[in-house]
Amino acid sequence: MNTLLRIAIQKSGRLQEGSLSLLQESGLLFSNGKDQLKTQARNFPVEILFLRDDDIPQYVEDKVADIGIVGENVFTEKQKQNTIVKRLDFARCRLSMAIPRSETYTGLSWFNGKNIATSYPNIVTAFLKKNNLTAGLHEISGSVEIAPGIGLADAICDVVSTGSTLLSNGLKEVEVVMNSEAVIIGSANLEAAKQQILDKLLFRIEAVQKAKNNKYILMNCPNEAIEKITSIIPGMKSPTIIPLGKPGWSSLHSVVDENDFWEKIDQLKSFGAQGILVIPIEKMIL
Ligand code: PRT
Ligand code: ZN
Repeated sequence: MNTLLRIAIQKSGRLQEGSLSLLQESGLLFSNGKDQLKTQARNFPVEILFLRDDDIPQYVEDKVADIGIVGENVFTEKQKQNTIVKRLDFARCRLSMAIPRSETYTGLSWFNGKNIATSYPNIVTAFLKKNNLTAGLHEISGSVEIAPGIGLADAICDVVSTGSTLLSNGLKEVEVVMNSEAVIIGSANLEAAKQQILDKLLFRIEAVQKAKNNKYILMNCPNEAIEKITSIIPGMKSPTIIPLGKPGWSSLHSVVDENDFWEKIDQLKSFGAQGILVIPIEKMIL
C-alpha cells in the first residue's frame, strides 16, 4: 500500500475554515462531508482526520496522525512530545489574564492569593511560577468568562481576540500570557516516505503564504523614473519593463509586499507612475 501522510484538523470551530482552505489552496482535492471523520485526498498522498482540537496533540504524539493543525495555545497547554513544524498566520489570538472591571489592577502581585478560572492550567501554572506568584486554580472547560460574575473565581485566563466577550462579562484584560496563531505540529521522527510527503506539502503551503503576502503590480511610467521605481519595488529578480506605444514611456511589472504597498504607491505616484494596477497572486515560488 502506498504511504499516506495523516493530517489531523479541527472538525468544527474557529480553526476549521482556515485549515480546510490551507489544504485546498495547496491543491489538495478531497470531500468534506459534515459527518465525515476522515477522508483521503484524490490527488495527493494525504489522509485527513477531523477531530476536536484538544485531542489533536495526543493523536500526533501517539502517531495516529503524523501532523495536526492546532492553536499554539493548545499545543503549549497539552505539553506533548510534538514540535511546531510551521506557523500558519491565521486564528491569531492571545491568552490573557482578565479581572473584574471594578477592580483596581496593581500589577502582577494583584494575583497573589486569588483564585483563577481557566481551561489552560499548565500555561497558567507556568505563568504564576515565572512571576513568583501564588494563586489558586479553578479548571473549567468552557464559559470561563462568567466565572468571576458567579463567584467561582476572582480572575480568569482565557483566549481573547477582539475583547468584546470580556467587555460584555464586565472584565478587563490586564496581562497577555501568550500570543497564539494556528500552527502545524508534528511528532519528532517521521518515517522517510512520510517526511517526503510533508516536505512537498510544506513547499506548497509556503508558496500559498508568500502569494498572500505579495501583490502583482503594474504601472505606466516615464522611462526616466524606471531606476527610482526599481529601487523601491525590485520584484523577485527585477521588474519586467515593456515599452509603451507612447515614446518615452514604459509599462513596468513587479511584485510588492502586501504590508507596505500603500506607502510604496504614494512614492510611485510621486515618481510619475500612472495607471497603477495591483492584482492578487495565487501561488508564488521563488
Ligand atoms: O470543539 P473543539 O474543542 O474542537 O473547539 P473549541 O471550542 O475548543 O475551540 P474553538 O473553535 O473555539 O477555538 C479553536 C482555536 O481558535 C483556539 O484554541 C485558539 O487558538 C483560536 N482562537 C482564535 C480562538 C479565538 N480566536 C477566540 N476568539 N479561540 C477562542 N476564542 C473565543 C474567546 O475565548 C471568546 O470567548 O471566542 C470568544 C470571542 O472572542 P472575543 O475576544 O473576540 O470576544
Ligand atoms: Zn477544544
